[in-house]
Amino acid sequence: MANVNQEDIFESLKQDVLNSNLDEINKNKMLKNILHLQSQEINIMITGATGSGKSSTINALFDADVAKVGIGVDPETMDIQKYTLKNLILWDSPGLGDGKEADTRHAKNIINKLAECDANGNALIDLVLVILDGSTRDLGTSYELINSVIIPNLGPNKADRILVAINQCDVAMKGQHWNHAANKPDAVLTKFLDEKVQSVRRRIREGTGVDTEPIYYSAGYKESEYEKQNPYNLSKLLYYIIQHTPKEKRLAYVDNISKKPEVWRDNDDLKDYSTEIKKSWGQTIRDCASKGAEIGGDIGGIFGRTGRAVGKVIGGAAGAVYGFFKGLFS
Ligand SMILES: Nc1nc2c(ncn2[C@@H]2O[C@H](COP(=O)(O)OP(=O)(O)OP(=O)(O)O)[C@@H](O)[C@H]2O)c(=O)[nH]1
Ligand SMILES: [Mg+2]
Repeated sequence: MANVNQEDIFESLKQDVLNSNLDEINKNKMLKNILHLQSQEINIMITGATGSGKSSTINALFDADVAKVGIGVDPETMDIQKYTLKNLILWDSPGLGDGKEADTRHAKNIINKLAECDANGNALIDLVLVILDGSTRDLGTSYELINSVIIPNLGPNKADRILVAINQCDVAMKGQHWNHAANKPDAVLTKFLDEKVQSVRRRIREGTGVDTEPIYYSAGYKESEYEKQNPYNLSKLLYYIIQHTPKEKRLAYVDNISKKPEVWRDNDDLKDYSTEIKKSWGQTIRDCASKGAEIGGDIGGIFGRTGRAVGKVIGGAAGAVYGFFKGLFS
């Protein structure tokens, strides 16, 4: 699972600082800031009904076959599972819909997890990613989960700490109107999905007063070498996850996300997500790594090597563009 060849973003940042022509004082300030960034852990709870695609989503985003993908109707995940990927920690948590007794247990587990604090006394869970099954009309148990279990237990800044993502958008109209060749929805399905997003948003707002920004995507699937489909809007999902992550913690994803370019390729055209993702990492490096150090504005020059590595991480075309890193900080 762990990829030994992968670039470690923090080691790379440190090397860049050591190789720069800054004086010792400023080098030390920068190294201290990088150590601080490196110590940041991010904890994400991923929840949703059985079969909504929690495991598939985890595996697609992080290219780690950590989570078992279900084949039958029985829930694969009976209780909260913890996956540790360096300083990114995922809590794969069953949602509701498995019967009264199981639901009570699941709700209790989620509430307890949301009440946990980290060593600094802050809430342990930075973000709850709720996955809805876009292929079903009946989202009743998902609203129950969001409106009655998660949101009331989220503490302050609720909208920042929940991301609602509608999966399986490819089969939202029973597989019709999905353009398999282009791996994207046609105009009819796009309209249907946009309406679904609005109705989910409305139901949550009516139930809780919290205004969320749901998105739709497909985690894709792989039955065999011949029967597989790449994800759709996975870059968009990652972009939204990063936007919902405190700035200091955003680098925790860099070394962990999938290195397969094809999983990030197909997205809607509303934004250039891979560029936006790289920009937000660049922002974290710019705003956090050089805090208190006098570097004469030359951050692009200092972190040139890391910039190229980060550019390659997401595998998109922009990663290959030479000199891209300077743009990262503009
Ligand atoms: N067509 C399609 N199928 C999907 C998608 N995402 C997941 N699936 C399929 O849905 C089924 C359930 O997916 P899982 O990832 O196991 O769902 P889960 O939420 O982890 O389920 P439990 O662990 O049992 O609660 C599997 O057969 C997946 O291949 C998608 O985007 N599109
Ligand atoms: Mg699962």
